Amino acid sequence: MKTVFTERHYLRNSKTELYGGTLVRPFECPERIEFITAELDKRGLGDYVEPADYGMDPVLAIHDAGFVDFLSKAWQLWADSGYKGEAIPTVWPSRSLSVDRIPKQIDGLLGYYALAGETSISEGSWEAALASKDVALTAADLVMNGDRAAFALCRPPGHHASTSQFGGYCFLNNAAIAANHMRGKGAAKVAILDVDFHHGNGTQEIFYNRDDVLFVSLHGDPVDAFPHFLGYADETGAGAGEGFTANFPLPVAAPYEVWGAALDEGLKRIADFGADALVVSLGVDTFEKDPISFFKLRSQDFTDYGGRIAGANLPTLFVMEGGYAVEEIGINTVNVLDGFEA
Ligand code: SP5
Ligand code: ZN
Repeated sequence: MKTVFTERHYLRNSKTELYGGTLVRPFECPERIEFITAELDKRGLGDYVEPADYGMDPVLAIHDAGFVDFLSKAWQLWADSGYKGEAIPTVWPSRSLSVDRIPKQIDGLLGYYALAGETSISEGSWEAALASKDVALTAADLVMNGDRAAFALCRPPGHHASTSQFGGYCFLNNAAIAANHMRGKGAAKVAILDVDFHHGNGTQEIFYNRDDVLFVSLHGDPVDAFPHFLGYADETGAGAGEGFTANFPLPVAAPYEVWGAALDEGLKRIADFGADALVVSLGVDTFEKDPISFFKLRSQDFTDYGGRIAGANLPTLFVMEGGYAVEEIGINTVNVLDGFEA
């Protein structure tokens, strides 16, 4: 399968992540992509395509216009305010404050549009996020134009970005933008299978009221894992979307046997739904050595589950999400694609 890729991901290169009370170099770093392309090249799978420019319409079909405007100018507002470091939110419209007021000043705006504090905004972050959505859209069109599958090597990732909030290393929801684009291009029903270790809260929120996009997610139980406040099994959709969200929260130290059983249940949901196309939010932070996650998948398990996903027998778009065991991220990611194609 083809891989859509651009070097513009390097524009996202922030220096800080608020982690454990200190500022560390972000887990979501440019080398992640270098290890993946190196592994694609090593296995002779490096059939690369540059993304096309899809403009803002597919973004504004998913995200709030005020949020998009904020992201486009956040770094400039921050730099103009005289701060020396990167932009990190410090106050939120939380339970005891008003959630309806939109402030003017950058600290207030950051809190309003952020859902977490670990994702520093730095110069170039917005331009990289724009390139990343174009990677997803270009790969989506490869699939809609007849390729069995395509790999969108997105960076920054997207599944935590909601209609109007960024965080969890995500700014624009690449998988959601692509899935919605595929709906417009003739796929009547699109299923999203989110196998990243973390719950895809943004994707869930975006499609929560819709019955044309099924969202299925396997993830660390939010009682123990980020994003902590969404991803419970009793979240099943609302209104017309009731029954079109399926969450599989899994416990600390879940081995592949447990994870794979949940995958099979999720794939059954997708088959019952009658999807015309599949979008896989592909995070490989389920790996046993991932530094911020707690599942126990081994490298060979990624090959196995790639094969199980192929069994859905659907045109499939893989969209890169998380994975922070950088030395093994290439092996694990390409194992999924290899297992799919085998
Ligand atoms: C796309 C994606 O995978 N985003 C993940 C964002 C996670 N950010 C919060 C990290 C906090 C990690 N806490 C782990 C505790 C380990 N002792
Ligand atoms: Zn993740």
